[in-house]
Amino acid sequence: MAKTKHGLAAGDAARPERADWTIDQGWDAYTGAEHGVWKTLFERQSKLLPGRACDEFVEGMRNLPIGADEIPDFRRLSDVLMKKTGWQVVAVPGLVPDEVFFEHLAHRRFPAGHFIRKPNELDYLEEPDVFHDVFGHVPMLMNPAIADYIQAYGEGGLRAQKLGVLDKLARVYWYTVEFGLLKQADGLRIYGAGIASSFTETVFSLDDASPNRIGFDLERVMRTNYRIDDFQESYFVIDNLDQLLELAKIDFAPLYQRIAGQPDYQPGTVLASDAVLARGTGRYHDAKRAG
Ligand code: HBI
Ligand code: FE
Repeated sequence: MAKTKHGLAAGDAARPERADWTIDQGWDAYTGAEHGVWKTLFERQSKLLPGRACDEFVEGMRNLPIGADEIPDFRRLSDVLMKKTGWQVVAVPGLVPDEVFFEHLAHRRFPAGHFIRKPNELDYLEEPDVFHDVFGHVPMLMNPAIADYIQAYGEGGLRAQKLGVLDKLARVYWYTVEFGLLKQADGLRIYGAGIASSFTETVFSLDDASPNRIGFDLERVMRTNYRIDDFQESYFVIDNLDQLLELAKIDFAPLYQRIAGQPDYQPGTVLASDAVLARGTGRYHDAKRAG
């Protein structure tokens, strides 16, 4: 089974009962301790995000039954999401095979991990848990542009798999839905779930001098490798979420052809052709490499 972006083979999980790998969330089975971990993460992030999360994220969160005291019930999230953008949240045991993941997205079903991380792993996660998926991703699914874009990504993923270029498309998802930044009149803001759900990367992505911040360019991003084990070395910035909607309308096949056989760019590379908003010092990752 192909390794997914989190470096795990989705097949590591026990064989699923259902072909689409969904399970019941089992909301009543969550323990007080699990709700407590959610509360810690929720309160930490909620203090940090004002002025850092984009307006659409804040607006989405405000209109969803997501609070501090309990892990949200996916049935209640789906009721609200369905009315707003036709999406629903379905529970899965963890990472699912790529084609299962894309099939769900293509039908506006967001697969969310039903488990929550342990108290001693607040800042490092092997697999997307309910905090990453629900706190990080779900508020953006209330935004029509993102809702359409992620469905298009699901449809595109099924096509990309058949073309054998999934790794190229996965980079577009990674540098937008997971780690994207956008420009607001009052400054750069977060819309990527991987950042919005991370206490440390929320600060690093916006405030640290180390990473590059580069204007998003589809072909350039398709050729750019990413980090799964640490903060990103570069963040790509869009002007607004409608820019993603434009991407959803493009036929990627000619692009895949054009970049086929061309070398990948390393995560920290800055190209002469890049629209550089901030050229990073690279100090954080250099220090890590120095060990
Ligand atoms: N499964 N549950 C889950 N969540 C993900 O984000 C996920 C996945 N399977 C595959 C995957 N992501 C990525 O490898 C694809 O986006 C390429
Ligand atoms: Fe994610």
